Amino acid sequence: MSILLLVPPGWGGLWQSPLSVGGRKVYAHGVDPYDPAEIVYAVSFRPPPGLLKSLPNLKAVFSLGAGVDGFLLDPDFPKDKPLIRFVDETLSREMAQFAVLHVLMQHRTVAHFAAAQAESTWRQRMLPRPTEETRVGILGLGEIGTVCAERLRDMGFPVTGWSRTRKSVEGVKSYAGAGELDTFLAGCDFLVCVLPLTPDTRHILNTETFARLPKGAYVINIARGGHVNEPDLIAAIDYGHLSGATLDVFETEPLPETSPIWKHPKIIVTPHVAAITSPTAATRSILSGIATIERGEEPKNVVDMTRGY
Ligand code: NDP
Ligand code: OXD
Repeated sequence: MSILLLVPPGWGGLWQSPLSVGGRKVYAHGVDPYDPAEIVYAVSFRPPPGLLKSLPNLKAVFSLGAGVDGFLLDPDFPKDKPLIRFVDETLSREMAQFAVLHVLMQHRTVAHFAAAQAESTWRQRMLPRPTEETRVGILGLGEIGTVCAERLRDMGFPVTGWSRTRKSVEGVKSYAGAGELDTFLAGCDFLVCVLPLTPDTRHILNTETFARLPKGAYVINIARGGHVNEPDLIAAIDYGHLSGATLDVFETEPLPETSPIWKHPKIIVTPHVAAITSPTAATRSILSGIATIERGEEPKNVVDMTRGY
C-alpha cells in the first residue's frame, strides 16, 4: 500500500518522511523509481495530465490544496476514484487574515500615510468612509469564505456573501445563485473572491460583472487566476470604475515578467501566498483520510465531480 507524491521537483522531501509512518512506502514521482501497480494513494496539487489514470490500483487521490481545479483540468482524471480536498482551519484562518489585511490596507489608506512619511510630512486625514458604511462582499461563502466573512464582520464591516445555495452565517446576508449575483455585486465596496474554479465560475469577474459593482469598488482575488478576466480588470481600473485590486492568483503562474499587472500602480501583486498548506496539517489530514478508507468508511471532503468542487 504505497503513496505516490506528484509534486514539483524538490518538494517531495517535505512530505516523504511524515507520510511514511509505519513503514509505508512513499515515492516522489520523477525522483524515485516505482511500479505503478504498487500505488494505492496519490498526493498532489497539479498532477501531470494522464498520470493518475495510469495507476491500476489507485484507491483515492488527496489534494494538497483546497482547490482541485489542477486535477480536474486533466481530461483523463479517474473520476470514479474519490478526490479528497484539503480543508483545514489554519488554511482558512490565513486566507481570512489576507482578506482582512487587504481590506484594511485600503480602508485605512496605508498608501497615503506611507507617502506622507516618505516626505516627512504630518498628513492627518479621516477615514474616507466610515467602517459601518463600507460593504464587503465575499464571492464564495464556503469553508474559507465563511471565515473571511466572520472576521470582517467582527471588525464592524457590513458583510454579505454569495454562494450557490443559501447560507446562514450570523450577521452576514446571504445571496444565492446566478439570479442574485447582480444584487449582491451592487452592494460591494470591497469584493473578495474565494470561489472554486469551475466551468461555471471561470472569468466570472469580467467587464459585465465589474460594471455591476459600485464606482470605486476594490477587488481582492485570492481564489484562482481563472476567475478574473485580466484585461477587463485593467480596463475597469484604468477607466476609473474600480479603485484597484489585490491579486494573489493569476491566469498564468508565475505571473509572466511581461504582464502589465506587475507595474500597475493600482494593483497589488502577491505570488499565490494568501495561505500556504502546512505540511504538518496536510499530513495529518491525509493519514486520517487513508485510515478512514482502510476501515471501509467514506472519507470527509470528497469532491463532488458533478459540481467540480
Ligand atoms: P468550498 O468548496 O468550501 O466553498 C466554495 C464556495 O463557492 C461555496 O460556498 C459554493 O457554494 C460557492 N460556489 C461554487 N460554485 C459556485 C457557483 N457556480 N455559484 C455560486 N457559488 C458557487 O471551497 P473553499 O472555501 O475551501 O476554497 C475556495 C477556493 O479558495 C479554493 O477552491 C481555492 O481555489 C482557493 N484557495 C486559494 C488559496 C490561495 O493561497 N490563494 C489557498 C486556499 C484556497 P455552495 O456552498 O452553495 O455549494
Ligand atoms: C489551495 C491553494 O487551493 O493553496 O489550497 O491555492
